[in-house]
Amino acid sequence: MGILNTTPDSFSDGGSLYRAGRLDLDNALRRAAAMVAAGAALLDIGGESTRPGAAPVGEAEELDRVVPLVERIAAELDVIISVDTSTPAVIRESAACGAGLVNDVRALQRPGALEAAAASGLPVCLMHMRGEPGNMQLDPQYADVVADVADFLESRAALCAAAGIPREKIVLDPGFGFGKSLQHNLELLRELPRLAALGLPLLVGLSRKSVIGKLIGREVHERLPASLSLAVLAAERGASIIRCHDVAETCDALAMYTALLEQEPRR
Ligand code: PT1
Repeated sequence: MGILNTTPDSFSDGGSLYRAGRLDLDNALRRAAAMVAAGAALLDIGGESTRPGAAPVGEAEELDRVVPLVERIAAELDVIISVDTSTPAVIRESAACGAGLVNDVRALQRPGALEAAAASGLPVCLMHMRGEPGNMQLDPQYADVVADVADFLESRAALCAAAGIPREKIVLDPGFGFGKSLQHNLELLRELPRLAALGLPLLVGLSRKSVIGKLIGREVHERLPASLSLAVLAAERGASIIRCHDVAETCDALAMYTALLEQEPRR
């Protein structure tokens, strides 16, 4: 899953798709096409930055950032479009324009979001977050982070199923960097097989995140090698979808892992 940032305040490439304060659709489409050519099966489009400390965005602004781009990519590229949103109107309008996945860092907890997602008929990715982006990194605490995240995701999946989203259409995500200390993030990655055991596909997003900066002191633009390492480790521990900025490099890294898997003797 390639990340296409349509926010002027993205943590990794802050507003690189903006020209004179407006999203440049032609430029965004070129970036999208390059990620598809590099091997992305999905593109994730979000109009709200959810990095730590990010400010909320209004519905009209979010619609304006996301929907025209979804429409354009759906018309011109052969790729599954994921919309990174918690907003019912964005879910509805993106689905009407050709989106193929609802990726919600709030696991469809906003009023009306679960109903909008169910009505869309689309698959959903439910992510765990503690708090809101504005406050989530203020002293996060858990009794048992893996158990807490697993319980939350399982209960959200059950609610989705009850609302008419079948389990076959649900993906889970532990939410790396969302209300977690360095130790919490590491424990979630080490114990990822316990989340995979819930029986639903896992999506993992660690690309360029501050976990890497905290561990090895790299700035955002120096985090590619560590991001590739984390992508392979996540795949090895059961992740099915890797959310990343550097699609070509990540596909190469994952191809080495899948080649090794296919080489294993069958018994
Ligand atoms: C993610 C994710 C996402 N991450 C899903 N959607 C972001 N499903 C946006 C940092 O610590 O992992 N899964 N949508 C980006 N959010 C962050 C969080 C960016 C933390 C950076 C950090 O640096």
